[in-house]
Amino acid sequence: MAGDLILVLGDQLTPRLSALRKARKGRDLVLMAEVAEEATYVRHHKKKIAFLFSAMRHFSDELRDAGWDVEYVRLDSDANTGSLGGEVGRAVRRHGSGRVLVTEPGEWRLLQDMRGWQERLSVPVEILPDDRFLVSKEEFAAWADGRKQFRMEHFYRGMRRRTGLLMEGDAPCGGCWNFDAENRKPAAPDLFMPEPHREEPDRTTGEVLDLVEERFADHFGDLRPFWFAVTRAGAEAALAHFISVALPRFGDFQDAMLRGRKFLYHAVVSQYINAGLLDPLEVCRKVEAAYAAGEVPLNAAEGFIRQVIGWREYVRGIYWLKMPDYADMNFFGAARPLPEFYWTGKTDMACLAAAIGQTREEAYAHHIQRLMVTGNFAMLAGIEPRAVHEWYLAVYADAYEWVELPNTLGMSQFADGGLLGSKPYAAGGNYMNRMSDYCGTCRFDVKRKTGAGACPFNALYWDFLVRNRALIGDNPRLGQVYRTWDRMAEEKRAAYRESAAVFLSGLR
Ligand code: FAD
Ligand code: DLZ
Repeated sequence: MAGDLILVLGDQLTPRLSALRKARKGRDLVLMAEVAEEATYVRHHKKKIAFLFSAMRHFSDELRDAGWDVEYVRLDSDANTGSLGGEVGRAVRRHGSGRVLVTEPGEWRLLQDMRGWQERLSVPVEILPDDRFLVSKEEFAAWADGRKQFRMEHFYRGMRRRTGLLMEGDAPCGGCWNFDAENRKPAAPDLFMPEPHREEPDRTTGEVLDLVEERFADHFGDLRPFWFAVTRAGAEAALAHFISVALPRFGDFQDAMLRGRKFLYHAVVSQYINAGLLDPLEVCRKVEAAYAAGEVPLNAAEGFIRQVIGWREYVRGIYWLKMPDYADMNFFGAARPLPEFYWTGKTDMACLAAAIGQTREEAYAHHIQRLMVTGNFAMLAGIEPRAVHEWYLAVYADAYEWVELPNTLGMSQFADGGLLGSKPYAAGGNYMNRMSDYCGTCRFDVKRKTGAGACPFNALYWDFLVRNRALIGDNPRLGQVYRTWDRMAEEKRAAYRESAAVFLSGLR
């Protein structure tokens, strides 16, 4: 009897993957394929492509060492058809496979494509659930069922109980579910600042870097220096390094931004978790163990664990619950094209230049830069959400639609009208000045509210709120800001609107 063909995708680099668990060594064949379609459906950052191709090649070796028969198709192999469907078809014909087994992909577009393979290839195709997540799509749908509003905090408490992480019986450690109030400190530039774990490219990575340089030269971002880990052992070393040097202050400075400090106390492990090199629950257990050993404070451990078992699972649940319509949501009807400087980094606004500049260099910006700098600006300026979404999907090493889209469209653009979060994350220059040291070197004056030379965030903030008052004016969390606007002198209000109009008219 012909064996099965097991397709393993680039972000499924996990030995306990459901498709591998169902396969039989010695009889079935594992297929992994580098294909142009996956590398170009958005023009991914060069570092992201290099990371994934090198990690895929290393994982294929790991599988072979574990006794699997693996067929690995390189991007530059002559017969490569350029698509996953094409490569599966070619392998089925070549090996006479009796069935295709695959763990469901993380993106809607690919799942739709896969659902057509059985008919196209005339062979049974079984798509298995991805149980690397803590909550299945069905469990999330059951949680969401009947709720008028979805709120991450409610979901998160259930996850704490379910995993037992940071729990004392049925109560949260420290008597509180969430220590965010302690986690909004601005950071001082002279603090000792850890750097993430870096790895020297080995021969495999070197070959991939040359390939990416040749084939994706016109994609966004700097390819070198390349320092991401590309193996499970490397990713584990990066996690251990984070836990020992940065996690203790992760909570305190989670929202801070500093010039020239690209990573602050963040983990820089999302690319590893999302590609399957690190297991999210194991990551959280290690963080919990560091807390239990007295090595990290509770606000740091809780803050970190909430991001992984809370936000990460929550956004994935929303994605699968609401796709495909979610991608087209545009609550504010925003229609402005994405400004060119999102690609070039050439802007006089120091905060945007810093966030975009390091995105070019590292395929990384931390959460507050994504949310409150590039995301906040796009929402205030009325940039079309789909263009914003495609930018985020392309530029970050950790970006896959299941996690990127709800974060971008829902959390940062409020384009879902409040399905994912309770209010728009809108902020003016004061926020940037409080949480960062960007404003000190900026050509714009954050203290000036209107007119030439004033920080554009100040006028854009009010203009956004007033422009969209019919849509968000009755949001209870915005009551105070609208009352402030209503108390403002007429000339001041007019000056804000005029400054915003002048700025927006000059935006290319
Ligand atoms: P840390 O700040 O150290 O956090 C620890 C871990 O928590 C992360 O590694 C990640 O696994 C998880 N996490 C934290 N916040 C979130 C979140 N909001 N959603 C899901 N997981 C979270 N994250 C992605 O993994 N891929 C994306 O494509 C992505 N796009 C985003 C787009 C926007 C507009 C925003 C506002 C956020 C986005 N995030 C995305 C969430 C978050 O910014 C990144 O997970 C984080 O910056 C990764 O860096 P880190 O590993 O240093 O995380
Ligand atoms: C992101 C990506 C890239 C750049 N290239 C490949 C590839 O060549 N082969 C592959 O199997 N997967 C790749 N991926 C990851 C897929 O895009 C990802 O599996 C889907 O988007 C589903 O999350």
